Amino acid sequence: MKGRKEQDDRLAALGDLRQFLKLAERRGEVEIIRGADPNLEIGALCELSLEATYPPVLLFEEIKGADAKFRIVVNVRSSPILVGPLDLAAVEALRKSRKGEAPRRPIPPRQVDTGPVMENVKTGAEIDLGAFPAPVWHAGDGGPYIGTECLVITRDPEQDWVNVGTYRVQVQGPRALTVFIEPGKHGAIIRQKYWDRGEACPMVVCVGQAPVLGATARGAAPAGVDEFAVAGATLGRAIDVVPGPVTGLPIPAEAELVFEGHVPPRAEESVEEGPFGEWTGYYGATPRPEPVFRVEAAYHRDDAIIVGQPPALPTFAGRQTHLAGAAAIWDAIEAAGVPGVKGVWKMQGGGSRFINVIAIEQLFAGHAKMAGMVATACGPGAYMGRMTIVVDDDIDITNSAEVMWAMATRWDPKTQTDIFDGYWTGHIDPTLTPEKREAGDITNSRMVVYAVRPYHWKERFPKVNRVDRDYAEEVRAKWADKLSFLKR
Ligand SMILES: Cc1cc2nc3c(=O)[nH]c(=O)nc-3n(C[C@H](O)[C@H](O)[C@H](O)COP(=O)(O)O)c2cc1C
Ligand SMILES: [Mn+2]
Repeated sequence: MKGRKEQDDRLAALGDLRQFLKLAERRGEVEIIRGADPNLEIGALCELSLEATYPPVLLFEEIKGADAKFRIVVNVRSSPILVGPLDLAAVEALRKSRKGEAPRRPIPPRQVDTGPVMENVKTGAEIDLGAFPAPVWHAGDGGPYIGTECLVITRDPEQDWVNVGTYRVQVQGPRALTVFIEPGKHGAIIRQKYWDRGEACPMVVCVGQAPVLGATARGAAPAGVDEFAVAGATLGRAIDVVPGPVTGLPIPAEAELVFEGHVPPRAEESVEEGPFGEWTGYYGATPRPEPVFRVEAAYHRDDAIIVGQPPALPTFAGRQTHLAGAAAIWDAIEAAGVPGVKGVWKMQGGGSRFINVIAIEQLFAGHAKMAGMVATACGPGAYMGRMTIVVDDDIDITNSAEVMWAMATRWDPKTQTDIFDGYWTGHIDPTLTPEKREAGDITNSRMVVYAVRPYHWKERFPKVNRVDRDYAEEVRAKWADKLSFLKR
């Protein structure tokens, strides 16, 4: 019964930021911080919190210089309420949960007339974006960013579907924001369709929302799939949305703080965006002109809580490996017909994108190459990759040292490597040369490392020098009472 209650509490928290905070507080996982300065101090506290694998939820109250009714919360998405153990079983569980069985089918959002988000409505000249606390998260940032873990909502004007993506949002003036969308992301493709018709792109930006929405908006749902419906499937119920008075776009009824308006074509109006400290650990996207999101209406709850998640070096423990990203690649390579896949992992240090590790049970000559190429180019793997490492299935791919050992001992660089050019990357890729940036050639090269025993002589490959694992457990069991180093 306890399991059932826990499950219900978890779903309630996923679906509602206020419930999430209550549950996290009951579990002792919230730190309340009063009086912090949004200029750098909040960002520094966030970075310090990342020293823990499961960083505490930080709730900033009475933010210096801001109206005390507004708060900022960070580390929602890395909370143990959302993420369990960071292991391969969790990746498999995510894959199963997305297999599309009856209760998991996408559940489209439900339209309602109004909701708490409409407690305060401001339009036109009444809007002052400076009234909301927006941190300058890192010392080199070009200004305050109000949207980090946010929802950017657009509707495809041709195919009539709604997209929800997380793209960073900088405050540029009392009624002006910039939304930085990398080329190829759904939001960028949709926006371009309006511009091609000579129209401004209708847009909604939500900067405080249920944890499930933040988690889904950064996920790899394919084009044509409404992320609200994917989030609905996770919750097992429809997300309530209010049609935006300006654009008709769906606004989560329970949202905390929302901006609505239009983005005129890039050529009509642009301002400098960035720089912004990114998840790669660099300021990669040098400041460049970005289109302006003209805010025509702002909606917020009486005591709105902004959800933030400033990027930080991917080497911090709290920058957890991207389980959902690994699950999406595993699904994609199996769907493409790659057999014998035993695991997919994102190597820490490479953040959520750069280094993919694939474990296979080699079934035929050429199999490792098939797995490596598909993983490198498939939908969820293509953007901003650097390296795909294919290993045999006796390697624990969640352990970086084992992956390095496989490379050190089974990989002949000259004969077991492929290098390709011209892959999809983003402006934030630190290796993009100034010349490529100027030419708009936002691509990079990829390496596929086959750190496997070569198939055609794998039976003659030197045997591994390690105690058989079953025998090791037998010996442990026999001696555990007498030898303290054997205790677990
Ligand atoms: C906290 C956070 C911030 C992000 N910021 C950006 C960003 O500024 N620009 C961008 O293109 N992608 C950003 N992403 C990645 C996108 O959210 C991700 O690629 C997502 O799949 C995009 O949605 P789409 O597939 O519907 O385009 C961010 C992700 C997270 C988790
Ligand atoms: Mn999408």
